[in-house]
Amino acid sequence: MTYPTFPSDCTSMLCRFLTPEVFEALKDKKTANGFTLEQAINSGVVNPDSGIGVYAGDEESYTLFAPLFDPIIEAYHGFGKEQKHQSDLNPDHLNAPNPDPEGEFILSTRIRVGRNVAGLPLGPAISKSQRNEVEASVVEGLESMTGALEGTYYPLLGMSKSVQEQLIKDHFLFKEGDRFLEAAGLNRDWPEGRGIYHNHDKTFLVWVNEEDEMRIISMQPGGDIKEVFTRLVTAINAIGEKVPFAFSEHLGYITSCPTNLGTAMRASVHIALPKLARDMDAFKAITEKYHLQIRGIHGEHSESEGGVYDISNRRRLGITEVQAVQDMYDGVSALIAAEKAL
Ligand code: ADP
Ligand code: ILO
Repeated sequence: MTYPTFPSDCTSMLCRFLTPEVFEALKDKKTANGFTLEQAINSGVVNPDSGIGVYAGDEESYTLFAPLFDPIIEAYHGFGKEQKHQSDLNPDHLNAPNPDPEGEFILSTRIRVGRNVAGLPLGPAISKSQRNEVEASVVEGLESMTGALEGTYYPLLGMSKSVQEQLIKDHFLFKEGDRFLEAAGLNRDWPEGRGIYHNHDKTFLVWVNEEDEMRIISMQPGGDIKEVFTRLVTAINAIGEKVPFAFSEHLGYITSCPTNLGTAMRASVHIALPKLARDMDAFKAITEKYHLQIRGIHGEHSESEGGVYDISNRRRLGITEVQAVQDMYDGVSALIAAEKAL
């Protein structure tokens, strides 16, 4: 393998941190699962417009390829090599009364965490049979859920295109054919081993074997962030009793993309800010101040429609889950105040 060429306008973290020296030091290394540097960087090489451009194949990737991953983790999360991650999933510690009780701005709230099974490779390095085992054990755990979390698992294999498309359109299901995941090796053997579990109200959902082996999701219309967080915590605890999660003291919950390490949490609202959207500099000044990320209405790498944005916490590692949700809450409250003032 030779040093990859990047276009001159490439701004991804891969372009920034994969120096020829780092490349030389890492190019022949392989984790115990056989995951290589070439695999770790392929998504960012094939997609030079990536924001980040790297994926881990297993927990060991983060130490074996540390000269590449550490600076990316530091730049994205502001988290140093010596730090330890702290978890706090206690909803009583969250101060988040509904920031939009009249329902003027917030359409819906969603909080998700990524989780992977301890001791197995992550999606980019998992084998077909291991992926199918993950599906079987996660589904077995989910099928024992009771009360408000009780629901049904719908495998992607055999799902009709119209049902799949409707679930995607309604923001419940992951999309198909993502080019970043494709180049990371995350779409191998598609659609086998993938699927979605949801409760009857579609307020608790689990994506199986997408970018992470599990994406545990709580969502509902409106801005009751605390209710969404409380349901999520109940679900995480219930699933964690059945399936052991990959976790390290340094990096928290282990995920395939370094941006998701730590809490692996993205807390978001879909929010209508049509006036503020006319002045993107003012909009971005607020989102930067509160460490927020702006996404389009159909998730990452999509556009806004009709002044509605997906606003979420950007940091996930080195802060607790409560702080991640608090970042989102504080920033969204500031955005609503700015919209009202216009
Ligand atoms: P992830 O959140 O898992 O990183 P995406 O950005 O691709 O991934 O979002 C997944 C789906 O969740 C998309 O359909 C997106 O529109 C939807 N979504 C995200 N936040 C919300 C929200 N607050 N309300 C409703 N749907 C949401
Ligand atoms: N690999 C893509 C996405 C990075 C962050 N988002 C995640 C984890 N889905 C990129 O580098 O732009």
